[in-house]
Amino acid sequence: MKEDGSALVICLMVLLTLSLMATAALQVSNIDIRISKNYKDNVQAGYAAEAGLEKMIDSFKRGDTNGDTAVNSSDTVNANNDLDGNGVIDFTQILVNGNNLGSSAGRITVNSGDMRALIWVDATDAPVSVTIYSRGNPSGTHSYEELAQSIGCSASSIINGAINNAP
Ligand SMILES: [Ca+2]
Ligand SMILES: [Ca+2]
Repeated sequence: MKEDGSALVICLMVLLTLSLMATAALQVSNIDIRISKNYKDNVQAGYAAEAGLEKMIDSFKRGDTNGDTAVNSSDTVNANNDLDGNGVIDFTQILVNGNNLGSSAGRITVNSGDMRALIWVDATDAPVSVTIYSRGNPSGTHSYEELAQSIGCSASSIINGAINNAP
């Protein structure tokens, strides 16, 4: 009778130990999953920032639809030069607040699937150079990566002409 009792106690202790070990293992794998998700979000944010940067440069180059090297109201708004679809050619939209980076008016949000890039331009040094910023951010996450690229306007006659002739 006495031995039966101690067998039960031992059995319960073994069970308790096993469930503690299982709980610890679950916690470790939860942490692993979160680390992997953060890494994945950061990598995707980096790609979104890169894609945004390239799309913006392309949009600038395609802003001039009538080939007069200026981007203004005489050009046609289309999907290539109006990435955020607000009816304003991105180049002129950004110049509105090119020297005011804190303002949202000159910023452009490019959505592509569940990826998003927020783009703005520091045109303080125009027409010598402009710096394009692109912040990639997968939707539903707090992860973001930011890239910046300076473009010497003398290296691109289209951008140079656009800045000099923008309204
Ligand atoms: Ca033009
Ligand atoms: Ca636009």
